[in-house]
Amino acid sequence: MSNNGGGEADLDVEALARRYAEEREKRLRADAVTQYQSLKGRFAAFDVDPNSVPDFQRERVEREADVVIIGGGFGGLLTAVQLRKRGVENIVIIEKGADFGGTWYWNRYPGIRCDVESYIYLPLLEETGYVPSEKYAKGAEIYEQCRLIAEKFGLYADALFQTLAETLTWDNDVQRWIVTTNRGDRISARFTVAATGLYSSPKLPGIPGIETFEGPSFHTSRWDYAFTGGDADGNLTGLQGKTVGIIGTGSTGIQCVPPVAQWAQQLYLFQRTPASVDVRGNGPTDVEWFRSLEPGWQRERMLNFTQWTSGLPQAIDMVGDSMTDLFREKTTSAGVEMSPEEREKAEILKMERVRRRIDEIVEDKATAEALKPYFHYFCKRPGFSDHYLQVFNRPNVTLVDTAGKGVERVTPQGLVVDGREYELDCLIYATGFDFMTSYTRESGLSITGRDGVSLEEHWKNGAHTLFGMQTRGFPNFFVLTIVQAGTSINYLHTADVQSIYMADLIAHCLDNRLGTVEPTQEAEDEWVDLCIQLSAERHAFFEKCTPSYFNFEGARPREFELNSPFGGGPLAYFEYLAKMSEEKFAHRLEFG
Ligand code: N01
Repeated sequence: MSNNGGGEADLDVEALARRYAEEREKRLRADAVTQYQSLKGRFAAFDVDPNSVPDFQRERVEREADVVIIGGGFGGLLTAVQLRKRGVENIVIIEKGADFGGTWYWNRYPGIRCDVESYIYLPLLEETGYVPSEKYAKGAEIYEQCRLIAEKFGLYADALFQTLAETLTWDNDVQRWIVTTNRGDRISARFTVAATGLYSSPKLPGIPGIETFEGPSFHTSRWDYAFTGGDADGNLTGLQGKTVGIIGTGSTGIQCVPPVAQWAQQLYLFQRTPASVDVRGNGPTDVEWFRSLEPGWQRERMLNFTQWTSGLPQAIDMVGDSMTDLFREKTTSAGVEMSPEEREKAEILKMERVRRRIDEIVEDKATAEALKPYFHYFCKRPGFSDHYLQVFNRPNVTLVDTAGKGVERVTPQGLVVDGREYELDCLIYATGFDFMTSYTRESGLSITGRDGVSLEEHWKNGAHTLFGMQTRGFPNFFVLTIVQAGTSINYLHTADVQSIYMADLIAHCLDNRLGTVEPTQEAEDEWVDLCIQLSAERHAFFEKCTPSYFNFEGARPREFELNSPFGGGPLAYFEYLAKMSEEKFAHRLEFG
């Protein structure tokens, strides 16, 4: 077969599979997900919000609402908008941050952009009329779009910012949720929607000595511009003359490394597993083209992207980027799903192209070798950058590869790898977020359903849901995660479909004066069984993967089957939800 810069001709697939297995072996650790620690207790200082209003005070709120939404990120915002569109006005939104935006409120590190195309990722572009300035938008632009949505749909008036929802308790006598917060609020609501986010609980690695480092140190999602100077566009003048260490080479590390490299005197990047970094190809929006798009274009484009990235090639590839090109050399016809073998081949070739690109860009051969990812393309979230690999040609940047072991120790002055101490003036953790391990821990919510049963107890061996959003015994309660839900690589697509479903169902209850809704036991059991059944293929895949948050760091806890996304994929999942709405919720649900 032809070699088009990553062709099959000179690829020894078996040798590659052995190499992938060796790299996985090197990284497996007995402590798996428990190697990390949350920003609580002795690490609480890491969790301080640099963008909050200091000493913020307000009167405590006691009121009734139709719906309480916890979280003002994409999930919460979209749910509120869809409810408003259906005439539900009495909504309270409780948000930890000082504004809407969720991920895009918290994450403001230099270089931040979304890796999904802005035209399909920024919510409700048709409704707000906003034209993204580039194909891949900066974080600040996405944050502004969230604010614009909240303005347009009048969501600020009933938002409680800098407030943590603490307890959600179902009162069966009055058929209301009683929601309390850390500011003494008490809201009695007919429905609650927990939209606390997917990546909202930052984590630190459990490296010995981590609490001893004496210099400035922070997590990327709480970037300390007071120390570094500048903003997300760079100009990090506070780093001039400083030796900076960054731990982590995931999507965040890839983005913040170039601006730090530009301003620090010396950057040491500590790598445990190299990321796959493909071409970005950003550019300004063609405004004339954008304005010529027909109504309905955004959902059509989102669907086209999800189809392509699900291995369902279409006649046209609307987004046409390094995510959708994976399956572009398809052999199946448009609309026909690719076979597992075809997908496998496409993914192997993609990874080979990613490795060859490193050789083309990185001048130092040893560094180039260390930067090459040896795992299956979808074992980790793929990265994209036209600036990251280039920084390793700078004299002030050193890749400290830890050969899969991670940083050995933190000392008061710096980090130790392979017995050598690297002295640092500043240490930055690009070490990611708690993900799908325990909903209660990640959300910080204490949720009690009918008969005093807590959600933590109810899900102690894994989640039990209908469509990942409702659980029996917790009437009128919805949760937005991707556990047991079909998810697109473009999270906005998933959030859009889920929010429409929830709003349809809540409006259906309110319009028809139905006091409660929850899944029937039968429907929940069926969904859970289907999730387990469809998870077999997913497990077989992830069992061969290098550890990451995707596969519970290579461990296979008992609850793995249950706390995973729906194995049938996003397209089948979206069809289930659309059909439920179409059929006016005639099946699977019990109304009271
Ligand atoms: O976090 P991560 P992230 N010693 O968990 C390393 C979304 N996102 O914030 O790979 C040394 O991916 C760890 O190493 P390893 C996106 O969905 C999107 O980057 O586990 N290193 C890894 O390199 C993404 O997936 C965008 O071996 C240690 C890093 O820390 C998700 O958010 C931008 C270590 C953590 O990477 C999270 O991405 C940003 C140790 N002891 C984020 N422990 C865009 O849309 C951990 N690491 C562009």
